Amino acid sequence: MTIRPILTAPDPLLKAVAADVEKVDGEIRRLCDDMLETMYDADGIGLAAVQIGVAKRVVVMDLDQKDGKNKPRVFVNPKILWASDETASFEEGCLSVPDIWEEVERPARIRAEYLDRDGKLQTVEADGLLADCLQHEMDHLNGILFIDHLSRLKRSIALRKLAKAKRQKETA
Ligand code: GNR
Ligand code: NI
Repeated sequence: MTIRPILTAPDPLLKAVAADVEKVDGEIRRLCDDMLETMYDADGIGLAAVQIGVAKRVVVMDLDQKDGKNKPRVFVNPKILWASDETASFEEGCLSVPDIWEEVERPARIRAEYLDRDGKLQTVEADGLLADCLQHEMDHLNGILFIDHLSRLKRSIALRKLAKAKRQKETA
């Protein structure tokens, strides 16, 4: 397993629309393993393949890392089948937009289908953090970042903060 570098905004690769996976084979499983290791190393709860520059519809997630027991999840070609009219607001962060946290409003509950690590079609009913995180990750697959849901002013402040942090890292 390999920890891969995580792309950060405004990297144009983060705007790419990812392609469906044709077959969940050994190469995809290896990609999932690299993504999980990269996600754990970066202390994230989710990661989309586009964030490591791979434009494929693959997402990994682990919302239950606290108690020392990892519960890795893999979602290939995830698709929303239904979303509630009711919305919920979560404070979101993103490994591709480091150190910026903002409230984002999204449907509170969703039903989605996806292929698991064995290529089997699954459906999931999600609410709470799982629903929020799944929508955040599915956005990545369509080239959308959580800051794209903010007002133009908040987004430009976030991007400016990010650019400044990058400059400071370069000159440190
Ligand atoms: O680590 C992450 N935390 C998080 C918190 C609230 C809502 C979404 C997320 S996902 C983020 C990791 C990431 O950037 N995934 O794409
Ligand atoms: Ni993200």
